[in-house]
Amino acid sequence: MDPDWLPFHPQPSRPLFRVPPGSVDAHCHVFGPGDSFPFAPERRYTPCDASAAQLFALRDLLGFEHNVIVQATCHGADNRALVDGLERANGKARGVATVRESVTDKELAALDAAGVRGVRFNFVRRLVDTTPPETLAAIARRVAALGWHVVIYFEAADLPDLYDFFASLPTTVVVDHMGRPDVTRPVDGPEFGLFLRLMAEHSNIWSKVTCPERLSKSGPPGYADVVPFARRVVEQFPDRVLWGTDWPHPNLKSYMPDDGKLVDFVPLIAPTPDLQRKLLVDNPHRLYWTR
Ligand code: 0GY
Repeated sequence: MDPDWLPFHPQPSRPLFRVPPGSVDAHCHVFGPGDSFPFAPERRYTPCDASAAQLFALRDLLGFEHNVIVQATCHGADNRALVDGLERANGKARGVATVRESVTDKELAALDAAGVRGVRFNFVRRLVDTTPPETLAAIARRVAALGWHVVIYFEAADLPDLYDFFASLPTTVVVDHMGRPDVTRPVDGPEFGLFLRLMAEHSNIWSKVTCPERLSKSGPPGYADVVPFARRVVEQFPDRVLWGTDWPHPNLKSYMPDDGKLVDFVPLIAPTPDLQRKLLVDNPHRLYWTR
């Protein structure tokens, strides 16, 4: 099947904002190449190939030193492209995998040795079929024993139903893209308030303050409507936030961001050097590079 979404930006600009030394792009993907690492039959979209070498070239252009490569739904629970990317990174990347209940302890150990430090549970209905919570809870217990965390991806409208399950997870939990708030609603309103409450009441829950290009209605260059949401999370929970490019921006169909301009979003949401260092360096190193 041909790719059905836009290719990534062919010539991203060098950011105006200089990220601090040791910065981590904590949400990005590698796809394929499809000839070597076929896409999952159950996928809901077909991406363009996006290789580890291309990811590392972008990392260097943007001034980052490390990547966290996150398994996306188009590769299902086949983590071979992810592991290949980790092996090519010479220790400069860690991974977040997707596993099924049938995964063996030996397979988990091999993922750990390759640099995987978490699993991703996806609740976005346009991307995956539902997995029963008991199944996910069983996986969470097994990976918690390895010292891994759980990444959760959901949309804000689904948080009321999922809240108790998320609160019950027995390890560190990282929310993708702030739980995808509807940014046309007030930052002080009940919808985003529920997400802030989840973080405030559970000190094991972190958030990626990522993907203004997915959440924004006002659009680039400043993604002004997303700034108050991300800044609120960064300022309220400075020690539990991560940032990443989301390269190669899977499943975006109308517009493809310039990754350099995305990096320029960081000082808008983390306005001081202290907040920037926590967001880009200290927090991701604490979560991914303690061993
Ligand atoms: C993202 C966002 C998306 C896709 C996936 O796993 C995925 O396929 O996460 C999306 O379509 O919103 O973070 O890459």
